[in-house]
Amino acid sequence: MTDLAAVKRALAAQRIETPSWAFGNSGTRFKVFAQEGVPRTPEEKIADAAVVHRFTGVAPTVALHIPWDKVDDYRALGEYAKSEGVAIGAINTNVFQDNDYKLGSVTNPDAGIRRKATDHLLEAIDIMDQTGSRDLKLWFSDGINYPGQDDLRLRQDRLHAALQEAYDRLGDDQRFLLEYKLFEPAFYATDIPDWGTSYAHCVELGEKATVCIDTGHHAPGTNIEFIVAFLLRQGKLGAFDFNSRFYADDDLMAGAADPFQLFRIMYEIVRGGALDPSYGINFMLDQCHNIEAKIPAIIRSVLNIQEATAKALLVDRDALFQAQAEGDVLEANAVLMDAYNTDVRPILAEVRADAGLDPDPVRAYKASGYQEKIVAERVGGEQAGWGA
Ligand code: PSV
Ligand code: MN
Ligand code: MN
Repeated sequence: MTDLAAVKRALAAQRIETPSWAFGNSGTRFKVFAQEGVPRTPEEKIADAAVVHRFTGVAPTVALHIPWDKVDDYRALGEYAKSEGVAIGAINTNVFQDNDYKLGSVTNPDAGIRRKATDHLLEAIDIMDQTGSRDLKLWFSDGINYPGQDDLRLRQDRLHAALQEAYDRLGDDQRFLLEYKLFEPAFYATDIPDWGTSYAHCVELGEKATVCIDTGHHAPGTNIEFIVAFLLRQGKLGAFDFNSRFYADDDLMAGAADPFQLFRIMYEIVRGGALDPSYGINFMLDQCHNIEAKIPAIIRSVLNIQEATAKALLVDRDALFQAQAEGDVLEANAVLMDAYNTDVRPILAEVRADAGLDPDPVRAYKASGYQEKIVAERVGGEQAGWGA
């Protein structure tokens, strides 16, 4: 039997981090459909993130991306975030948008370019000191397009050297979240293509290095919940970048194309006792909203994760373990599916009402007038985008 009060407490305590870049304009390589009212500054992105938190109650931190969110005074930016009711979360590095990085950043054959990329990682840790951030998120676009273009093994050595230097600079309460990605922009070989490579580097570095699972970075058919279970068992799962993929790195709303996969992932989290913020996993979004309004899309993504989590919490684990122990394949599967097939929207509506929130955050946002306000006010200046 599931303890409904405990389920509601767990849902109320859940935390999801939003990405500053999701509030700006973004697009595919073919076209950016600019939207009105989009933030022009890091402060305006933070203000939008605060709105997501105000309507959902579970998104109190926002991740920054350097240099997209570059400011002179990061302490002041942190204070501004606080005044809006949120805090700055993970700092994301960017060693993929400079001409120098054509052949790689930290794995580049040129030592001078490797130095520049490593210095950026160190600079990001300086920023973390000022924002009070715990997490440094590392994603490297490094890789090669052609067989023989560079030495696969030497590139691993260079990667390790850069990571080690940055790792040694981490403060006691700071850590790495090391992403992997199957392909793109490199097509023949990526230097961190999969969770195993990320995991091995993290093990080599030490306990402050953990793996970040971006749900969009796998081959079709990859069993992501297996990766979750494995990394949790090893104590090496540090974060998620949630988004929805159908073909590649689609970066669409979490839980959109495959809510069942999101449920299976969240079941492993619940089963591993890793949902509560005290466990230390940073549940982030990493998305871009190209054709839909950004703030309600981010609110919808948060709700999708909450729904998957609620279903995961409803799994009758005693019944499941018993069926598994008895080798009752059909019953075990039925127990899991019972939870998945439950309509959890009423439970979540109650959790929100208990927290003094509108039970329907998307509707409440639409009725709030905030969208009209930012469209009217945010005129002039340069709209922020993916890369601006
Ligand atoms: C590129 O694939 C990417 O989506 C990575 O997942 C990063 O987390 C994100 O961009 C921001 O740098
Ligand atoms: Mn990511
Ligand atoms: Mn990605």
